[in-house]
Amino acid sequence: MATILDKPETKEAMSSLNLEKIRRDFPILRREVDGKRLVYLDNAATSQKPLSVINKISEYYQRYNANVHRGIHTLSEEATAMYEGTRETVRHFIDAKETCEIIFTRGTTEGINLVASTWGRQNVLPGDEIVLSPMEHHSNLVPWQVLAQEREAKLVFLELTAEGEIDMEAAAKLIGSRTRIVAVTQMSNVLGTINPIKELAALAHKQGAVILVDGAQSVPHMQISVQEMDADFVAFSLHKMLGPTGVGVLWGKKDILKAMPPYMYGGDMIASVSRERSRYNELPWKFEAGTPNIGDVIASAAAFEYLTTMGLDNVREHEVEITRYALNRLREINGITIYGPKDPQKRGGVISFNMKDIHPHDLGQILSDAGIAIRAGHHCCQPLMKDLQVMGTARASFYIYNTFEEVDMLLAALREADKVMGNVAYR
Ligand code: 7TS
Repeated sequence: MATILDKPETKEAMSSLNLEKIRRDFPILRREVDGKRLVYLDNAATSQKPLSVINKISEYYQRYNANVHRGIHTLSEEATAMYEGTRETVRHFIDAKETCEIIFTRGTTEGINLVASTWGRQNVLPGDEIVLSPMEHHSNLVPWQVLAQEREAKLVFLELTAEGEIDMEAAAKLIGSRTRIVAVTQMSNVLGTINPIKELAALAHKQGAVILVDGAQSVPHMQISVQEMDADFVAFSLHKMLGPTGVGVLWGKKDILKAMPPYMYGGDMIASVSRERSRYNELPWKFEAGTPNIGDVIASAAAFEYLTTMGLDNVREHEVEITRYALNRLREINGITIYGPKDPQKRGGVISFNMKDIHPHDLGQILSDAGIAIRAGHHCCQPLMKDLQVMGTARASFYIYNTFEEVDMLLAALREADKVMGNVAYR
């Protein structure tokens, strides 16, 4: 009988997860692309969905589709209970104090826009500073550019070390008395870097500023506690964490959210309305004008449950191991440049790279012909591409169902690409 001390017979035994069992939950992973097995390595863009999520969407439309918070009939009561129940699931998942701090949005982008438009307009004055990192996704850059232009405020950028980590000594100087907000990603979608949010929050709070955390890449992949990290806002998207598209969460500290004006106006966000003026609803509904994305919010609960059952620590461990393996194997390739921290413990399961002078789009196409889905381009981080002095990168990103064998398949396809394209100069 095998004991836990036995050497793994396959590479998959290196994982903290039962990959074979997990893969059976994702019907899409059984599909073929041009007669080849699909190898899905574009998880930073969006994750695949397990049957439990797919079924929950279908169940909602088949059994209790109704509008929420309005009808006094059974279906509406059931839909409302499930919708509000998901809010409690989220509260627990991110360790928030109260459910009223959980606002459903369409995604990370909407959450950040909400904060920039409401909190930002209320709190940022001419001459104030908005501190960002150079690795922000356009979603956590463009809303602040617009706010800064409108308020005559200044954008200040943190500095990165050679390995793509935030230089904390410089950060202590750059976050100053004019800083009103520090808006930073917890995990880079290009470099994979995991940023020290707690330390950045302490620097911001020391100056009387607040901190917004872009959790689009971190929340799906590691256990977070909004209280422990002492953030003021955290935004993330369900579609990157097994959930449906069109659902996001904005969490904010209750006192801050309470003082903010609404983002959109209309049904559901009001307490009472007369011809001339309105009183607004309380949290969180003040920020959820109109009919929300009921079916997808309800199905999101299944995504949270799937990850919770698996254990976020196991998710993280699997990603560290597969990233470690992939980094080691990728380094075997001549002429490869890999971006971001060398230590897999310091990064998420995202690996951006370039191979010699091969254009990343060509790499993406050659891999796609082999059934392997990666992303190529600027990854909505054009300023970072400029800093790295590249037009774009190829990017492989992993999640709970990716196997070590798939990393080997990536390697084989990259070697093939090198054979075909390696001598072609593009610059
Ligand atoms: N912030 C980060 C760090 C992201 O990676 C993304 C999406 C977003 C914000 C925006 O999320 P959304 O759900 O509102 O669109 N990142 C990617 C990516 O890396 N490839 O495709 C989308």
